Amino acid sequence: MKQILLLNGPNLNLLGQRQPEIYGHATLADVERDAVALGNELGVAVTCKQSNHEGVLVDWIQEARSTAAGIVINPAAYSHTSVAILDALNMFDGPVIEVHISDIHQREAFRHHSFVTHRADETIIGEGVAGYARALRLLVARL
Ligand code: DHK
Repeated sequence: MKQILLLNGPNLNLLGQRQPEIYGHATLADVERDAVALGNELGVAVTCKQSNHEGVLVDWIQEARSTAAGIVINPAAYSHTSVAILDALNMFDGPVIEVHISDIHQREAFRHHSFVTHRADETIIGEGVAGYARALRLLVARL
């Protein structure tokens, strides 16, 4: 069975408590449970990881080069700052789908640019946590 890595970046561990008017009421555990269940339906094994630390995310992306067929990533604030995460994704051969829960283009100007978009095969913006399910479907369609 193909392995998919679902990666979430900083502060997404507090989904549900964190500015629910922007990020909604679902928790990260809800998102991860639904992603694993959808993966089962689609015939892929989804492994979910979250870190508040840039280097840890880089390590996991590097690891995924030999363990995962594709990556769904919400880099959170690192979207807007991290060339390191972009570089790591550029060494990953499989499809990469980027997710932003909120509509980053309707928010502060510093959120409008994402480094990860330069590598992502598709970017899903502003669909709430439902964006993860769409990302997973798009990813599987590319495998
Ligand atoms: C999540 C974050 O934590 C922010 O830093 C980004 C993104 C937007 C999201 O919409 O999922 O700016």
